[in-house]
Amino acid sequence: MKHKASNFGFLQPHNQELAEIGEAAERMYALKQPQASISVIRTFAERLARLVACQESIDDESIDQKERLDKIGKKFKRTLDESIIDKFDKLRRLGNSATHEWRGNLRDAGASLRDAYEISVWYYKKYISYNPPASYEFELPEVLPELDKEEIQTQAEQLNAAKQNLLQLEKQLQQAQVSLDTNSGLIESLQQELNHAKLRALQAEQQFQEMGKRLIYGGDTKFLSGLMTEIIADALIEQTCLPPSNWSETHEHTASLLSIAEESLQVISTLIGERSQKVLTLSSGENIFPGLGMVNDAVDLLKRATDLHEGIFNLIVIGEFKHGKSTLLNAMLGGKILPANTLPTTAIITMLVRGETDKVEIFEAEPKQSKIISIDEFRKSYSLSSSDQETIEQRGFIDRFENIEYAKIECKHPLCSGGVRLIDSPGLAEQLSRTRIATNFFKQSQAALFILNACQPLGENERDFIETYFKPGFVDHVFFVVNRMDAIDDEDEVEEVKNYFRNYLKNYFLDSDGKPDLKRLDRHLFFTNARAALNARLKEPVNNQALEASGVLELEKALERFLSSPDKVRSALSSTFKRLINIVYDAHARIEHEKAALEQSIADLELRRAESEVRLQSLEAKQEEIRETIRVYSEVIAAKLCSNLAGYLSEQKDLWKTKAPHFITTSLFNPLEIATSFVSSSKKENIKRTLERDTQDYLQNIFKDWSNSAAFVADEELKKLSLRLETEITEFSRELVSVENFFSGGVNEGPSVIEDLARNREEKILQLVLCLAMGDFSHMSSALLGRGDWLSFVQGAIFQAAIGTFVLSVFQGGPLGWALFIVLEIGQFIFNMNRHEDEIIRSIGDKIHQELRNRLPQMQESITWRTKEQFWNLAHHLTESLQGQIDEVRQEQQRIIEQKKTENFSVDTEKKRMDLIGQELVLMFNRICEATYSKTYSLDQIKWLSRGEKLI
Ligand SMILES: Nc1nc2c(ncn2[C@@H]2O[C@H](COP(=O)(O)OP(=O)(O)OP(=O)(O)O)[C@@H](O)[C@H]2O)c(=O)[nH]1
Ligand SMILES: [Mg+2]
Repeated sequence: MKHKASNFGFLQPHNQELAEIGEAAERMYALKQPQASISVIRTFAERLARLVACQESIDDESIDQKERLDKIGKKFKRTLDESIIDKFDKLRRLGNSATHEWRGNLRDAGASLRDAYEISVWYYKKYISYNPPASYEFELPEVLPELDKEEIQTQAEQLNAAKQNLLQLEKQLQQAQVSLDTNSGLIESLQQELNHAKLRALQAEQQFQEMGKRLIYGGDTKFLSGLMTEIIADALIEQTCLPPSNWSETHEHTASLLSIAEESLQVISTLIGERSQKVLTLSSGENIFPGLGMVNDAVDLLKRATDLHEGIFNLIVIGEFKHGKSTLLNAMLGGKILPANTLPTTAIITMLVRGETDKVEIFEAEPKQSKIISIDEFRKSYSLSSSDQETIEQRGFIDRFENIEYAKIECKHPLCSGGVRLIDSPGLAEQLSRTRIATNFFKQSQAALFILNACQPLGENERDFIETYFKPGFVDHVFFVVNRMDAIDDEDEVEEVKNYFRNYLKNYFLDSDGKPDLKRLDRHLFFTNARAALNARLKEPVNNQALEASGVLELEKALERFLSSPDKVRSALSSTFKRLINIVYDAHARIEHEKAALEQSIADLELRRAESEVRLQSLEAKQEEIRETIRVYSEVIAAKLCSNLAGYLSEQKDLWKTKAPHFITTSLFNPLEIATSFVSSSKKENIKRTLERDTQDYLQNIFKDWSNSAAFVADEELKKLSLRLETEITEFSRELVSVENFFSGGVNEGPSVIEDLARNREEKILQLVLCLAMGDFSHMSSALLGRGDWLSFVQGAIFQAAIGTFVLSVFQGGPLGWALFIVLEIGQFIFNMNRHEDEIIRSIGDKIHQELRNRLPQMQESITWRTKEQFWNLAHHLTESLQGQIDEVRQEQQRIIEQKKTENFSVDTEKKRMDLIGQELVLMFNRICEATYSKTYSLDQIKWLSRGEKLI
């Protein structure tokens, strides 16, 4: 379905920001979000008033909209049509009550849109051109009908099918191009079909995105994000999967494979890195000076080589509360190292690493720091206490561990040798932010134990997790463990339970024909009794019979096999491999460029450089646009967060009655207590303190809930922003590659080569930005980040902006000064009117919510500021990376010219050096492939791989 053009489109050429804000307001109207729409129109009117004030040289940043409008009114006196000032004022008033009180219906929103439109026409005629574009006539946006889930599903399926078809056709076309150069007819007809398929896929995608936008407003984000993740996962798998091969399963093989990979990565890093005067002897025996100047890539590869050397390998144990995750790890380690209990226990991510001390290191998030504590202290202070559990039950979350990232415990167990880190995680079904932490760790893990419970069929959370993160046919790194098998005593029932889990999971373990492979499933599905295993190991001597019967031994064997087999290395290597393919491809393109450039005369090169410089400068100017895009979105997002908070708080007022009993200590309202509080200052102090604490708890709870959902509020804008940035980066990369190509005289004729190079560059930029922004785990993440992480990063930024203590900090400084006032008022009630407890609670609620309303503008200001800060950081990282890329091209051109001007410089020698580097690169690349996948590839095949093709 197509959107009607925006009423505010005519502003686009003159003020893109205004046009976009206007369009955003229309969109919210169409999606039946009147308050959000009115609130955005308020921003629109404020912007416009400022523009008018600037035009009239009466602007003053320190004044508010009302004062500004007064000034404008005075300035124009009788000359200004009064209705214009009235309209401005009406939008201000309506906007305020929509933003602060969540008031306003669809009719108000429609009228506001019309007013906003009229004042912008007035502005246009007065300051831009008296002849407005012919096509404008205000038209109220159409309100969109509700969506049908089935329709969305069908649409998603169609999109997937269209994408599959597209991939298939692209592949056929490439094959045809390679093998049938002469048969241009076939290529042409395939090309036509491909174009049609592209169109269909594009249409399907547009429709799907359209639905996605509406769906998000409908509040069903989980469903959509599930679908989106699936699509992204598809794309990723398409890019990274490699043909299966015959692994030899020996430990020596693994060790030699690792050392080959590490050595080859080091050589490749030297070959492509800084140009050096230190001789390198190649496999052929020849000596050269290595270096292509791809410094960043070289550093990246070297870091990956170090990671491989250290063999860092995360094995995470994940699953719902109380399924026995910690007990299973303890059973495997043979001691009660990790806290485990009958109630939810594990509070933070706990990483077990090989080491000699028995100290625990706790890593905190903000400020980033760590502290060492004893294991006893860890058990005592870093697991869920009974009062934490109570809090979770009552309120659904706790925030005691909010600032803790994870704990690291050293242990001597052989399972942790060879760089393996065992990671225990808190139960998945807890609050969103903790699940997010477990999920992030999961994403950075190379293998996982997913713990299920024999006594419970798969729950919704478990299914969601499995369906989102595991892809049928690609779960060789996952071990499913059905624990608590001892709770099922009937033998028939045991079989039933086993079959139930087998049936569900078999679709994830497939053979080469895509059919369920039961043998493979059995190698990855275990039925255990972790508690019995732990007890058996704690006995002296160990009770081997019980251990055997617990099923844990079998699981351990499978894990050991996995961890000492090339599977482990393959898991660790696969992302490096993908990066390597791109680097080898880029290096070859660079060699070709440089060789071609060397052929040119200095005069020609100088000329081309001058022209390149113009293009590079316009790319530099583009960065400003990118920054501006991010700024505009940050404002729309901040406005959305602010108006959502206003709405949320007014909802809370209505919910107070049901929530209050969970928070307010009602025993306080015993008339005797209150009465004595008037004579006893300690009593009074006590009531005041209790009330303050209760109210604080309540506030924490509601703000926590809100911040958990805040990232979703702006989901649509985030998706749009991500898409827009990706497009900008794609265009940027394309132009940069084309400048390089132009400088060297156009060696890379085919558009597909330019596309590939541009895509590699684009990926590099994304990785750089993400790594910079992600901090701590970047050394591991650098190997694991994918395109899908881009969106989650931006979401993370929003989350950061919405959480933290910032909202609560508004209440700091004697957290609730009005509590005393409430105490007094309660006293009045009791003495004068003998009021009922319910009414006291209502009165407290009124006070709290009144106070919240008063402080809302302050909170909104704080949110706006934080959001903008987050996005400023994003803009900064992004433009910094882009500038780095531009500078690199500039320096390279400079270097080639300088080099040619050097005395004794021989073009032939340099070309030979380049060729030798190129050959050695393919050789080194193939050493890794040979060892890992028992295969070697030609340069052409490497190009194919780089495009994400599977080689058949
Ligand atoms: N009967 C039986 N009880 C078990 C088994 N495994 C663990 N338990 C018990 O289940 C309870 C919870 O175990 P934990 O290991 O703390 O569970 P968890 O999954 O780590 O729980 P959280 O950390 O809270 O997410 C403890 O009392 C264990 O003794 C088992 O196989 N059979
Ligand atoms: Mg636990």
